[in-house]
Amino acid sequence: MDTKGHSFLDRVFNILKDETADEVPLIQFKHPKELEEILSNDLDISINVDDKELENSVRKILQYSVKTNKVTFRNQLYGPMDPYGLAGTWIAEAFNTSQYTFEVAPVFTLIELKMIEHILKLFGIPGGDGIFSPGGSVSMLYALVAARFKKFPEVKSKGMQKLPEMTIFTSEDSHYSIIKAAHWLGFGTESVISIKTNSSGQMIVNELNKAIERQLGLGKYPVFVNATAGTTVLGAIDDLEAIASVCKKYDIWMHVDACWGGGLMLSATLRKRLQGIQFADSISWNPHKMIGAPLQCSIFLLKEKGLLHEANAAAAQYLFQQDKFYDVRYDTGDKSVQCGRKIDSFKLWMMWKARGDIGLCKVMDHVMSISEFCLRSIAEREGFRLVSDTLQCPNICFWYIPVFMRKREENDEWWALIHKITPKLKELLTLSSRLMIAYTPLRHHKNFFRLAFTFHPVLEENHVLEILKSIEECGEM
Ligand code: ABU
Repeated sequence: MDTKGHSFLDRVFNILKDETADEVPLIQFKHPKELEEILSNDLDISINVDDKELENSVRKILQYSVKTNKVTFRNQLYGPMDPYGLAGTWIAEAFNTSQYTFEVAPVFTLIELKMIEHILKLFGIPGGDGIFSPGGSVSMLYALVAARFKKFPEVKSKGMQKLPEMTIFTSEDSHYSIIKAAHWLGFGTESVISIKTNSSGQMIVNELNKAIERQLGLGKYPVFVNATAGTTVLGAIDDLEAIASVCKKYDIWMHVDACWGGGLMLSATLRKRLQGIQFADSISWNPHKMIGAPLQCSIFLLKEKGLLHEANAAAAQYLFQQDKFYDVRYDTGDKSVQCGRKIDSFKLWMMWKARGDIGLCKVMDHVMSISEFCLRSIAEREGFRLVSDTLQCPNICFWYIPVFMRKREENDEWWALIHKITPKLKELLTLSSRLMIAYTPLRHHKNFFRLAFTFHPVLEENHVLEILKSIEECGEM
């Protein structure tokens, strides 16, 4: 028996503990060529090594990797994992299960069904259907496939040639996955009509109405409205009730991209921000964002039961035989666009089972209370300026204005300098390992920072103040 590798597994826990310990820096940033040089022997797979040398290589690889468990990792819309989720991931990986049929994933199939049932109720669409997908972008593909199939079931066999020219509506601040999906599914990127947002980043519903009328006037077929609950940058939540009325009036599929903001549904007080989500035909939510489920953990939900299977099934006989010895309705894999599919539901089940609805509500409330503290602190702090002072999701967007610029006239030149200073400041923060933070321009706004908060086991207000102090100190270097 080849047992090579088994004893290496015993070392892994210690490696991970050491390489993510408190004293380990957030990042030791090296530019790509420099990094390639430092790790050249380690990365070269033509050099085979024994377990000790492999451990050394792994440690070196982790040394130069970003420690997403730090409170100062604020670069993206995810952070450290819920430890129960991590336990779920370890078990899931160790079992190496693929979720297509009941026979190879009996309990995990039931777990996915239970999770979907619970989450459908939470989002106000009990009795619907759903699937765990590899991320929000794939969920967007699912949503468009379902909407198109619902209107034109013949698309599955005949394709798009004989169908009317369809149009898709989304806000200008929405996630770019809709552009990719429109391309992949043959709608074409020009079929995506971008609707203007207000200063808080919410879709202007009156503009949506006008755009639909315009497209109808041009003889186009409006098929899909993508409302966003938690835009990537500002964290804006569209007026879901108003958008639902428009969709109803014109009989258009309403999708809610709640990949980011869906976590708010866990909180008894925060969920009203997504009022109207219960009218959606489909919803996507990524628990791997705000609540710290391990990447990837993403869910696609639909109001209509059975549609997901009808729209996606290919009935492969070698896998989904109908004459099996058990109830084949539990072979849920043909609802999916993938064949092999990881048991992502298990990670979330672990978290939910351990924390319960009440525990997850507390997680969400804490994330928002830290964000509110951060917003207040930024509003009061000299040299910081908010892009928007409405906090819908835990995103805080702001500029840092160095002392030498504070008394100058804020003309185009001034803003052009802020546009350059923001990325430079990010560079300094990263190179000094003090903070990883996102920055972006948005519409007419010049480059600004986005701080986003997610589940963190130790994140408290003092960490927020440390983060702001780091920005100040690097900003005055
Ligand atoms: N949907 C991924 C978002 C990435 C980010 O803005 O951090």
